[in-house]
Amino acid sequence: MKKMISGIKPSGSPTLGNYIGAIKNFVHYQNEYELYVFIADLHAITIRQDPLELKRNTLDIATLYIACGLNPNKCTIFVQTDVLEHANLGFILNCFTYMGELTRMTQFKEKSQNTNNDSIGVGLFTYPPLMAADILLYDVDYVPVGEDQVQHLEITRDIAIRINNLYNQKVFVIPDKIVNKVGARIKSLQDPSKKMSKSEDPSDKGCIFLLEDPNKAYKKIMSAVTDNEMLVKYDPDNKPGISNLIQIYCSLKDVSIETCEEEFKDSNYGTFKKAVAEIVKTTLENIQSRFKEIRYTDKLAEILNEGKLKAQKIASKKLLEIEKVIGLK
Ligand code: ATP
Ligand code: LTN
Repeated sequence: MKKMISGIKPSGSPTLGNYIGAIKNFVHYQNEYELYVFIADLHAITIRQDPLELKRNTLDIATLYIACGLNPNKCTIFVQTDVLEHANLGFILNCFTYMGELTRMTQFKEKSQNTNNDSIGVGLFTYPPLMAADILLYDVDYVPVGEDQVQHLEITRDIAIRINNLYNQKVFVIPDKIVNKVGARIKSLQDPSKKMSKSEDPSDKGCIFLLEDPNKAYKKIMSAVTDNEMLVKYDPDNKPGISNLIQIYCSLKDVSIETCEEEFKDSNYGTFKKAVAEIVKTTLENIQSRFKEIRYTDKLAEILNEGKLKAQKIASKKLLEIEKVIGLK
């Protein structure tokens, strides 16, 4: 079986974007790949976090993985800081990553844009080599990511190839990205030029949170911005709001864009929005009912502990291998 890894950072309450762009796909992948999924808590602290919220979001995401259908018997679920090798390899990779490369990262540019240099943590700058460490420790073949993370995967490959060439041996497996076409970038419901994000506008009407009241989510869809054309047609450049709702609908219903356009070809936006709102509401209700069964039980701690042990075993072996190659051991 080919190997695969991905993670979500607990930098806010998880969103419908995280579900459609990430978690939902992981559920499929667990049957086809040896899958590792983790909660990237170190990546979360590259932006200042409230300690209680960070802890809560970490466990919420772990629970959501399971509530959304990940089966701990089929895949390995763990918390990044439970496996110290991530930070360790992260530092090593910092030494093989160039300032110029990191300066070009669009996520760094976006997240540091409105902050002055004296208050941007260096961790935000060195975010990509830590992400590379997450990936390269497990010799994975594939990394499923949203569009926003493609550049980070490319730098991961560059770093791995660089080290393999420098030491003239196959230290690292070079991973490939998998970007799903539908739902790769769900947009804000209020400003469809921006991505739906858990950390950018935490209280925003543009963002649907997986753990929010499903009726509130329903209303957010009903008040999503659209256009004046009254035509349910996928055209992200000219009809970003409607195209975003189509993406949400198609992903949650598991239908193609063509099927959706056909289904609503004679409908007005009110009817279409209701259909989207309904499926969003039902999806949240289902996830939340399973979430409640797991979140405050010993079972969750057990699953995370098992995941930690499995991940540690692989990561420590790989780290030792690299340390030997570069002369640290
Ligand atoms: P932030 O909003 O704090 O930058 P994020 O949600 O983008 O966080 P992660 O939590 O690490 O970042 O993302 C986990 C996964 O969810 C990634 O694969 C990411 O690409 C995907 N994802 C996040 N937001 C969206 C979105 N709006 N549409 C599609 N996929 C998304
Ligand atoms: N940077 C990613 C989260 C992340 C990740 C990873 C994804 C951290 N490490 C390793 C895939 C593989 C994000 O913001 N979505």
